[in-house]
Amino acid sequence: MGYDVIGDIHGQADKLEALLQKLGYVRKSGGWVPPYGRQAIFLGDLIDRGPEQIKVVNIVRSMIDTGHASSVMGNHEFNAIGYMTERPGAPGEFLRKHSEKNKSHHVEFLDQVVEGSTLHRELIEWFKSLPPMLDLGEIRVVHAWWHEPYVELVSGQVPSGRPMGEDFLHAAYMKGSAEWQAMEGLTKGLEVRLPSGHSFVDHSGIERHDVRTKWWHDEPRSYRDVAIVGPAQHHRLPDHPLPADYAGAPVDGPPVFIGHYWMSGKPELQSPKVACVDYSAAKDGPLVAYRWDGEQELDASRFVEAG
Ligand SMILES: [Mn+2]
Repeated sequence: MGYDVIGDIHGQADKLEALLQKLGYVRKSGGWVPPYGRQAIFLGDLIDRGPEQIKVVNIVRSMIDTGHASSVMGNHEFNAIGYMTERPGAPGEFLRKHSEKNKSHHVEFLDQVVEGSTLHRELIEWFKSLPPMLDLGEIRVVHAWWHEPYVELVSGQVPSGRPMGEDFLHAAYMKGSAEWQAMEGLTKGLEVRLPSGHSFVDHSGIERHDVRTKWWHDEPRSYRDVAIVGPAQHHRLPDHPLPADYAGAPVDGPPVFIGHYWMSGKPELQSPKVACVDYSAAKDGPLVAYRWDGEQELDASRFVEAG
């Protein structure tokens, strides 16, 4: 089986259809059909921000229903579930608070689906059916970070083929719990706190002390080696050694595909075993796929982009 691994779509249905077409998929009455022997794998973050989020969900969902695709859960689907799930014993309160900030990140979805509608409730149930990670044997797929202890914990509590249950969800929304850590890690990646006195300014101008890292880095020695910041902020990163408990490590098993990181420029591999396919389709970037055909060492010439 060949896999076409497709990055974060964020409601950009035109980019999705253009990419499927470029990959040789054909639109039939039941949905998009891949070329013989291929399957589409979506990395999650189907929703939020973009203009046609319901259409994107419908395209992906019909492909899954007809056996032509699978998708993992992104942090945006996980947030959407928490936003609609009441806190146990506290009616009217939700696992994810309805704060101005949380609402502003989700407002386009709430408008398009019509907040509280039957469709809204139905899509939330469907989001729960998306697995937080997929181990396909020859490749592995996760929204942000393939970290074995988290994969094990979540596979134990969300058996494959079953929707995410209420007990797990409640635990995963308890800040600091093992379930919370695992879902944070799998869907948002590995962040570290910079040594005291150090900070950087993120893309929206906010000063931050925690930084996303290149968890896949093959020689993670200093903060400067692994921190993901804009080029103009790179000089602010200290050359100090990373803490002893830094959990990032290079992949040496099957290749891992990720989304989430808002890459820009020409698609390139993170390592011979790690490929990120999120090139900011939500903003003005293209939607990117990696066309995988069995190789255990990835090849940058296999990226395909549209839009
Ligand atoms: Mn994401």
